[in-house]
Amino acid sequence: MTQPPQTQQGQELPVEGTLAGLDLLAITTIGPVLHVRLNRPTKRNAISDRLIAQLHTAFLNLPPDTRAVLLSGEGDHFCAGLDLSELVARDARAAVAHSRGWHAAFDAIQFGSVPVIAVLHGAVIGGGLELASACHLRVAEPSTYFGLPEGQRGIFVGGGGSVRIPRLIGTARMTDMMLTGRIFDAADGERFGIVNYLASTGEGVAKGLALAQKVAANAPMTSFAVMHALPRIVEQSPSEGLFTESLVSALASTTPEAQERLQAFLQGKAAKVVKS
Ligand code: 1HE
Repeated sequence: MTQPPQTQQGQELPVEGTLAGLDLLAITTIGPVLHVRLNRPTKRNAISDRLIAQLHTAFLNLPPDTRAVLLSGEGDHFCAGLDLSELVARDARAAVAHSRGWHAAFDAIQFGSVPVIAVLHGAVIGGGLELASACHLRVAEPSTYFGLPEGQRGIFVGGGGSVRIPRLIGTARMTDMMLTGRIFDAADGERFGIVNYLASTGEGVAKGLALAQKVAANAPMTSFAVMHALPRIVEQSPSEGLFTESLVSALASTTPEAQERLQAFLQGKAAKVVKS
């Protein structure tokens, strides 16, 4: 194996064990950040049955000391979506099972143990956009473009896109993408809210890593609540949401780590919140 690159923010080391055996992913650690790269560049990181299974395995088997994940793609594109060469004739039962397999893998990302930051460049198409939408934050380089060519291919989203994408960009924009093949770029994505940060060409991973390191420094209970409670509270009625918020708030604020962090601030030992 070639030596992984050194980054400015820390040494990048190969993983061992289960994760090292996943040949369609290239996985390294940088301190508490796990960097997962889609590693099928000759097929533009198209998601085959093996790749979706490996993504699922990776996110179910994060090393215990992982506090954030960076997800990026090797080659010129983040991900060209479903591997169309495997879209053979399936009966309805098998097709439902296939889609449910994607749902399980992407649920393991969205509702896993740590936040996931996607670094996007080039094509973020179909299932690639569904994958990016399951992550918690998205950084996009200028080459990024978003498309949902399912309409042109005669199919429909099946990897959670109809649930997650409208919540990020709105139903009207997703309808346009699917009916007309409309493409949006990185700047559009930032305007619509699906892109949290724009990065210069070649700087996406460094930007994503800097964000992941900030996330990794949070109290794990806070990250967990943001990932698991916030999207559920948003779907609840205001009354139920407020009550759930009170429960989660009480859980978080009574952890020993929260008490330590609050005391540190009161003793002048913690960073102030200042304009950057
Ligand atoms: C693929 C795939 C793929 C590339 N499945 N093999 N997704 C799409 O409809 C997008 C289809 N792909 C493209 O439009 C283009 O490939 C790209 C714009 C992404 C990149 O273009 P380019 O010129 O850099 O590469 P290429 O020459 O088109 O592709 C290189 C190889 O990757 C080639 O294989 P090769 O053996 O001839 O070298 C391509 O066939 C292969 N390749 N994309 C299979 N997607 C859960 S439901 C989700 C539904 C969807 O995701 S629908 C969207 C499907």
